[in-house]
Amino acid sequence: MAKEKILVIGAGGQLGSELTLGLRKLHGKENVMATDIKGPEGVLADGNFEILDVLMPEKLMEFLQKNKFTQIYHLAAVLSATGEKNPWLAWKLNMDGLIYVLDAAVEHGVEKVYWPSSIAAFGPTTQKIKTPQDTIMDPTTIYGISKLAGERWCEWYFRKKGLDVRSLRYPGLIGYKTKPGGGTTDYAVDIYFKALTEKKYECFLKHDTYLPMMYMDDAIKATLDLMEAPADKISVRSSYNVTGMSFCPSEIAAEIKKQIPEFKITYKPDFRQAIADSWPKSINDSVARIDWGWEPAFDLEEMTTDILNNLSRLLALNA
Ligand code: AKB
Repeated sequence: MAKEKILVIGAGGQLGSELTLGLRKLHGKENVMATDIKGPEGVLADGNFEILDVLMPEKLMEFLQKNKFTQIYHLAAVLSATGEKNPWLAWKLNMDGLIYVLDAAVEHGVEKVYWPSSIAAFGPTTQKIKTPQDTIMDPTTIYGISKLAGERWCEWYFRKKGLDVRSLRYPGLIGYKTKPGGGTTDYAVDIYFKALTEKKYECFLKHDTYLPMMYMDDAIKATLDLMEAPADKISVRSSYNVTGMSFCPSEIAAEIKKQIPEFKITYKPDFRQAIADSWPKSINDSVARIDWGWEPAFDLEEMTTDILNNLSRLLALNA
């Protein structure tokens, strides 16, 4: 494998911290530079780290000039729920940040760029069950609008500037190593923490709200597989549908109860219910499967067992 030099922007977040670990394992610690606006915290302290604010384009250009990266993973973003409370901030970070990165990548000859889109790019009139790769996209959140616009920018940079930019439309990502912040699917992470620490959880979505989800191990695998795939296998230059599973809050609660019988869930839907109701319930990811062999490894039962085992050990260690 040719030696890569990789920049991760927004490495301190839920996805960034685990993706940085995966990249360090694949490409060697010395070849991965993690950056964020603060830190390094947790796993990021064990490797190269620099402070970098993607909204300072001159600094970004300087950083790329100095370091000669071959790949950029640009993950800094405001998620759906926070975006509805801070729409201007969400638009600025999600949109300007992406364009600065794409521009800097072209300017400095970066070979590949990764940028995450989301199921939030779909909207209320999108086909909700087995949402296809190509379909109506009418997002109603600022986050979703920024993701749809971002997909179009990525495709534009590929067509007009020849930049090898690749993307996945992530469903809700569920991990236990770092908590998410400000998303609508965050309940599916919080529920495991609360099940172990308090044996109860008050859910901000209704019991029967189905959403597409994916275990973090699968998300890291999907991302690295996409980025390692030969360019001629990538037929989608906006963003690929991918999914791991679909479930609703009462189903994840039932799965947790199998291992923690005293666990209780209650429901108090808030503004995030409307966001969830505007998104697909399940995703058709056949194009990713055909193009570069995507296949998830975890279903709800396997994920729950893995998280409860590992998280209880982690919580005991930190107690
Ligand atoms: C969110 O809930 O905002 C994110 C997403 C689905 O992109 N997890």
